[in-house]
Amino acid sequence: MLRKIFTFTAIAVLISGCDQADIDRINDAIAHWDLSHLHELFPQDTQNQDGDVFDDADIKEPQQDIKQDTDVKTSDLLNPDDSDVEHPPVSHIYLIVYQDDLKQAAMNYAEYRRSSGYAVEAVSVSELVSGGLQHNSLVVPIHEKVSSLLRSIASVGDTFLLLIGDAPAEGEETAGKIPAVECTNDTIGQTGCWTDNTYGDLDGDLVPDIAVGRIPATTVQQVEAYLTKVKAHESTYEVGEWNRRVSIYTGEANFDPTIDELLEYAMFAGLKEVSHDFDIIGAYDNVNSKYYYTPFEDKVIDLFNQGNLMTIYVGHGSEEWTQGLTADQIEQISCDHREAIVFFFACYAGNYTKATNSLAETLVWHTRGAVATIGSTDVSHPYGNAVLAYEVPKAALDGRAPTIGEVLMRAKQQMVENQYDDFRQFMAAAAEAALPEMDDYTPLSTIEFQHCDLYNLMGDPALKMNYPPAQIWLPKPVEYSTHGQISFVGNTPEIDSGTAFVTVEVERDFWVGDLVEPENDQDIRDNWAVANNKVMASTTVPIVDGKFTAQLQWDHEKIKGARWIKVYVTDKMGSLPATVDGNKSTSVRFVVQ
Ligand SMILES: [Ca+2]
Ligand SMILES: [Ca+2]
Repeated sequence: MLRKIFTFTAIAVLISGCDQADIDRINDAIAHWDLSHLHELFPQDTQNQDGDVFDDADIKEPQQDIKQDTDVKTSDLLNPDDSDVEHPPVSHIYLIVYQDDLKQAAMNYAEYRRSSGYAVEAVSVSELVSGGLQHNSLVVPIHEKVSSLLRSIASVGDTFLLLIGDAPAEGEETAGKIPAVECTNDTIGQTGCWTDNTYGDLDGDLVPDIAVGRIPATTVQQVEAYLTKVKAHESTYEVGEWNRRVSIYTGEANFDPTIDELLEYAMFAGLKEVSHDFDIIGAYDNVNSKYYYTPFEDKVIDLFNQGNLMTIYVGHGSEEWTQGLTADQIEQISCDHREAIVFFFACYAGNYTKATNSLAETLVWHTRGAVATIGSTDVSHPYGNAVLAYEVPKAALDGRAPTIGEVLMRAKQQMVENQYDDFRQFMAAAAEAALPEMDDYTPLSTIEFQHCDLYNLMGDPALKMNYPPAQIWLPKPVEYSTHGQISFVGNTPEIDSGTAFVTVEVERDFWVGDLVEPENDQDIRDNWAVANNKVMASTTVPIVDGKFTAQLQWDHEKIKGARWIKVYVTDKMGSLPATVDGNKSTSVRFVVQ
C-alpha cells in the first residue's frame, strides 16, 4: 500500500509538472500516511549507551573466525538490552598506512590512538611495496595486513584504516606514497573516478567492510596540525544546543524544473524520516523557496560558524566551490563551539587527487574549519547523492554510529542494502520514472555501488562523532486530549538534577509564523527565519531526582499540526557550567476522550 502511494505520488509529480495543487495533494496523501511503522523500522528507544542499533553481524565476517580470549561476542556488545552490564574493554583494530617521509607524524598519531584504547599497527608504504606504484599496488598488501591483524588480535570492535599522506597527482612520483585507486563511474559527464574505498572493501563487492579515512597531508606539520584538531575535538565537549544541530544548505538543482521540484519535495520527505532528536536548519539557494536567504553566501558562512554536529551540502559542485561557498571564502569560516564534520553531496568537491587542494581538503586544513570532510572525486549522480544524503543522517542521527568512519561505512552499506525502506522505494520509483526522460538508463543498483567508491573521507575514520550522550526516557507517544495543551513526565537516569528545555514542534516541512510576500531583502531574510521555525511552544523546567514535568500550551486556533515533542537536557544548575547534555524526541497524538 505504502509503496503504491509513493510510486503513485512520484509518478504524479513527474507527469503533472508538479504544480502547487499537486504538491498539496501529495502532501495531503503523505499527511495521512501512518508514520508509526517507522518507529518499528528504526526503534529509537532501543539504543544502548552508544546509541548503536545496527546489527552488523554480517559486516564483521572477517572477524568471525578469530579466536576470542573472552566469551564476549560483538553481538553481545551491541545488544541494546544490557547497557547496564559491565563489559571487558573493547579492542578496535586501527591500522595506519603512512607515506614514507611522514613517519614521525605517523608514530605520534599511533601513540594517540593507542592511548585512546585502540590496538594500533603502523606500517610505511615501502614496507608494503617498494619502488614506484600503480594505482592499485597497495590494495592487496593492505588487505593482507588487515586480515593478518584480524587473525592475530582478539578484536571485538570495529576496524579502522587511516591513510596518512596525500594521493600523488597525475605525473607525480609515486614511490613511498599512497595512490588513490582508479574506479568506475557510469554517471553521465564523468571524467575519472578515484577512491580509497577499495582499501576497505575486503571482499571486492565495492561495499566497505572496514572504516577508511585519509589525512591528505604532504608534510609532517600538516599531520601534526590535524592531530591537534582531533585531540581538541575528542577532549573538549562544550555543552549546548549546537550538539543536536545539523545544518543543510542546498543549491538549485537546475536539472529540469520538474526534477528540481521533485528533489526539493523528496528532500523534505526524507528529512521527515530522520530522527527528530536533532534540529535541522536549512538554506536553499533558490529565490522561489521560503528557505532562500540573501546574500546566500553570508548565510552559508553563518551556518558553518554557529557550530553544528554536521554541516551538509547538497547540490552542484566542483573542486573549488559549492553554491554559496567558494574556496576563497573559507577564510571566513571559524566554527564556534565545535568544529564541523562536513558532507558535500555534490560533484568533485572531495577530489583529493589533483595537484591543488579540493574544497574538502582546504576545509580540513583550515583552523576551525572542519575536523573531517566527505566528498566525491568525480561527477556524482543526483540519485546517488539523494540516497547518501538520506542514509548518512540516518546512520548518524538515528543509528548514532560512534565515529565518522562508521557513519560513512554504514551509510554506504545501507545505500546498497536498504532496499525495502519506504522512502528509498519512493526515491527509486521517482528516479526510475524520471531518469529515462533525461536519457539516463544507468541501473540504480550500479549508481549505488559506484557511489561507495566516489565518496571518500578526508580525516581520521575513528574520529568521535560526540553526540549528546545523556539518556532521556519519554512516553511514546505523548498523548493529549485538550486542544492546545500537553503535559507529561520525562526521566533522565544519568542526570539527577539539572535543566530540561522542552518544545512542541510541527513537522519539518511545516513552519510556525506568517510568511510575507517579499518586497525587499529583509522580507526574504524574515521569511527564512519563519520557515526554519518549527517551535509551537517551549518551556524550561528543572530536573529533580532524575525527573522533570513539562506543561506546554499553544494557540490551537492558530497553530495546528503538533507532531513532535523535543527535549534537550543538561546538568546545568544555577551559574555552574554544565558538563553533560542529552537529546530525545517523541511523537505526539491527540486522543478524543
Ligand atoms: Ca565489501
Ligand atoms: Ca590532494
